[in-house]
Amino acid sequence: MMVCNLRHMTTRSLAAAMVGGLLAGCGLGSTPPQGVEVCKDPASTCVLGNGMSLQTRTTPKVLVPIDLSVRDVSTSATAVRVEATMAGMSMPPVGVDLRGSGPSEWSGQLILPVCSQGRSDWQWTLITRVGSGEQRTTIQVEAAQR
Ligand SMILES: [Cu+2]
Repeated sequence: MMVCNLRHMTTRSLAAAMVGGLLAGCGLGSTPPQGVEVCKDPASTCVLGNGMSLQTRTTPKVLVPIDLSVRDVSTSATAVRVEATMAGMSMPPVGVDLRGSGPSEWSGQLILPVCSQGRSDWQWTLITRVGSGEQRTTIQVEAAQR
């Protein structure tokens, strides 16, 4: 999957690769939109840009309960919720209100349904309520099919 490593390509070779269809294998669905962070291996913790970290107890898989924890959450947070969606697809809403499980740590369990298009590029949005406002952080997390 060398062509997926865009960092080492010049603009010109990148454009040529796109015209030549070389990037097709990268799959548009796996390229997150701007502002979406990618967490490749949540089972070994992803530190997010805002300083919070996300960890799942096991590698995410559809239909299998996913125990997840968000750490280094602001101590002024009064509620933390995780909602899972897929870009460009309307799917049944999936979400869980996390419970405080330690200092600055919130945990809960999420069960992802099977995607009818066979996609695995879920987007998890962490919604942290602080006072009357809320902060949203969207992370792309792959979930293996059965
Ligand atoms: Cu889907």
